[in-house]
Amino acid sequence: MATRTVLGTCHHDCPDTCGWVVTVDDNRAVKLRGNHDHPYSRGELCPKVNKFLDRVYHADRLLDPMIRIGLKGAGKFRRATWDEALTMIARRLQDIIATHGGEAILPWWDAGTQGLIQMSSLDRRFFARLGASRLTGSLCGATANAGLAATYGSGKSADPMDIRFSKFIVLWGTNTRLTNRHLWPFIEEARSAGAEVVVIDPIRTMTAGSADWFIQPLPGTDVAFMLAVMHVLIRDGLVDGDYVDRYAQGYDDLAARVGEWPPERAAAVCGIAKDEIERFARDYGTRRPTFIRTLIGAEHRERGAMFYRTLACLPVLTGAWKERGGGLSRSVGVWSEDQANDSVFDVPSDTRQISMNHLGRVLTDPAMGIHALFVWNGNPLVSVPNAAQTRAGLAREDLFTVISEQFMTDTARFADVLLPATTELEHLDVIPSWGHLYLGWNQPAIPAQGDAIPNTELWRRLARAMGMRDPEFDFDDEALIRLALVDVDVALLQKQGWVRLDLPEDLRPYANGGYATASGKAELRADGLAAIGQDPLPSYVPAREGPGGDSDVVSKYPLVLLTPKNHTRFLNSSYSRHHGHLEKGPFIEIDPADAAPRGIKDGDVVSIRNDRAELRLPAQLSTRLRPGVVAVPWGWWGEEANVNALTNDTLTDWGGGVAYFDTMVEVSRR
Ligand SMILES: Nc1nc2c(c(=O)[nH]1)N[C@H]1C(S)=C(S)[C@@H](COP(=O)(O)OP(=O)(O)OC[C@H]3O[C@@H](n4cnc5c(=O)[nH]c(N)nc54)[C@H](O)[C@@H]3O)O[C@H]1N2
Ligand SMILES: Nc1nc2c(c(=O)[nH]1)N[C@H]1C(S)=C(S)[C@@H](COP(=O)(O)OP(=O)(O)OC[C@H]3O[C@@H](n4cnc5c(=O)[nH]c(N)nc54)[C@H](O)[C@@H]3O)O[C@H]1N2
Ligand code: SF4
Ligand SMILES: [Mo]
Repeated sequence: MATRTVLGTCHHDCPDTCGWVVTVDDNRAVKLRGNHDHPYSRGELCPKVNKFLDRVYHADRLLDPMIRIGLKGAGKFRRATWDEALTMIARRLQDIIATHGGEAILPWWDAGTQGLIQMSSLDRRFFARLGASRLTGSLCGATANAGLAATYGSGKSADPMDIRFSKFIVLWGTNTRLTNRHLWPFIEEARSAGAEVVVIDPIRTMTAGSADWFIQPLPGTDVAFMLAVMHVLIRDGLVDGDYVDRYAQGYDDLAARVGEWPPERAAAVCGIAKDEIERFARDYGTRRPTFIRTLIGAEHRERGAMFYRTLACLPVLTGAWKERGGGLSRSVGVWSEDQANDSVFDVPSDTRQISMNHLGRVLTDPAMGIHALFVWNGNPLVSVPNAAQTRAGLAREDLFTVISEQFMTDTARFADVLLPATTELEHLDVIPSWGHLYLGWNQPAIPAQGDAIPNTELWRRLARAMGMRDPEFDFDDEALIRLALVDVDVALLQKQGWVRLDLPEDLRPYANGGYATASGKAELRADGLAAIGQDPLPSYVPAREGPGGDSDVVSKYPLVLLTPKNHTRFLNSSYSRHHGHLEKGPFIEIDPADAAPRGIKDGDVVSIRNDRAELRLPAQLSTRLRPGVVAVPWGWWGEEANVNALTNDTLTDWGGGVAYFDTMVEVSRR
């Protein structure tokens, strides 16, 4: 038997973008292991992807095109050939365009694979040629990026691996050990050299449990905490005056603003002790180097961008950016954009834009006139807030829905035409990372299973069926990749499975200023924010759906509901059907102080509700939270388990994200 090994890269929407090695026997993958030579993941994968071959060869894989035969959403289909499916799609689209115009077609996609060409490439040309509506906004990342950009001019931040040089590490609204596990060894390396690790999170997560110091503010109150920290830095002379003079603007205005925020004021808002704020500010202002690590958790809020915009001011004030191991790191995806440039796939279009976060709203609003929906790389019924409305939209008998998937997800059940997609083992791609500075090559290891095809091939076939003649539709996958890669040693990338982006080993982006703002300085006062109706200075405003917000809502629904990632074997919604039996859940975690007056005991099935929906789940009494805050793990499938039925779809202050975590509920036994 011919045994060989093939180098690949994990495609999941996860910061770690691990390198892997597949062992193939006679066209069958028999082993998948981490690539030991990968400088960041260093040979380890994770509990989800260690079992990836089970996913690839799962009996439930979609292997044929299918056409709906039952009621919408019933999940009943018959097999079809590709020709039949493509002909049907082309006819329906032509009819819809003739009757309602191209904007009646809505494409919806996310980062089911975050590969350079399989996430989004030829689809842009295909939908632009149809004159379809354009999808805008983001479930993940854009708000945080826009917040940082308000202060720095771009979302560029520190190399996460430089955390190993830090002496004071702040994991702020990120659950590193769960969501970014390969960073943890670099944190441990810093720790063995004397670093202290602080976690700031409203939940005592597994990461908080491993930290030296855990600070637990009430959800959504961090900006008040940051204002008080800056108050102390300025009051106690801990500002790096030289750095601020040279490289920042608006210091005096910021100083006046934070002057209004003594620690006792913030302590009352955040529900933490004044002394804890004082101590944190002193440590942050005196230790060297200080490294703030944050990802996405705090962006899912009405004031999400303001969180990141304000956080970005801290390392400017202390001059932490000057040292290696200092500064702030979030997604580093922006660094790869120059060398893995997917904007080469953009095609100009001026059709209307529709927020991906409002899928349910637009499908259920007749005035929007959406008649066809395409979904790939995502499971919006489970991932978009206000899921009851998404379900109502998908259930429209008159909506023509085409979905490309690997499995029969909750969303896929609503397809009219369901098309089988290849997995990462079956298609070619290059994977940029948002958690480190290496590009990964992904060589297909096995032939496509059944009649599954890569996303790129789907757009090629559809373009042909619709009579589109652009030469780009004749490019094969490697040609598409080469179109987007700039100054990348492709031969080396193929040979070793990864290459580092062409960036200095010692990145320190803002050691000597270099901010991308119009003024060239870090904008402690960001005048551009006034133009979009935002406060140019950091400011704390409670969410409307939250404590301190709309009193009518709070009196009816007094508990804050958090729904972050919670299971080591889940990756968003992708494994809940396959690994769900290995995770205990879903459940609602509730503090004994909230459970007792409601007569709730551990294990009771309780009702969790607000104006959007009601769920019934077992209660788990837990002291990981604070009184007034409950949590349900997100990612489970099924109407009875999908917590996004309850979540808030208000858009973020700027950046186009959505406020999942500003959600209030009441919980009762009944
Ligand atoms: N309440 C709550 N909601 C959340 C979050 C939260 O923390 N709480 N997190 C949010 C975040 S950060 C994110 S990123 C989103 C994620 O939400 P989604 O992007 O919808 O992520 P998944 O649910 O994992 O869906 C990915 C789907 O893509 C499919 N897929 C994978 N590869 C391919 C491929 O090559 N081709 C095709 N056609 N399909 C493929 C997979 O089978 C899978 O079903 O959810 C958001 N929703
Ligand atoms: N195992 C696993 N790993 C994953 C994923 C997964 O589903 N499972 N998903 C991947 C994806 S798409 C993403 S985007 C990343 C996300 O990675 P992270 O951002 O690390 O994860 P989240 O769970 O979204 O949120 C992190 C923390 O933010 C906290 N948080 C919520 N509100 C606030 C607040 O107001 N203030 C503060 N300080 N903290 C707050 C939550 O309690 C949570 O513990 O993880 C990736 N990795
Ligand atoms: S899901 Fe994340 S941690 Fe797991 S193998 Fe993929 S990139 Fe690595
Ligand atoms: Mo995400």
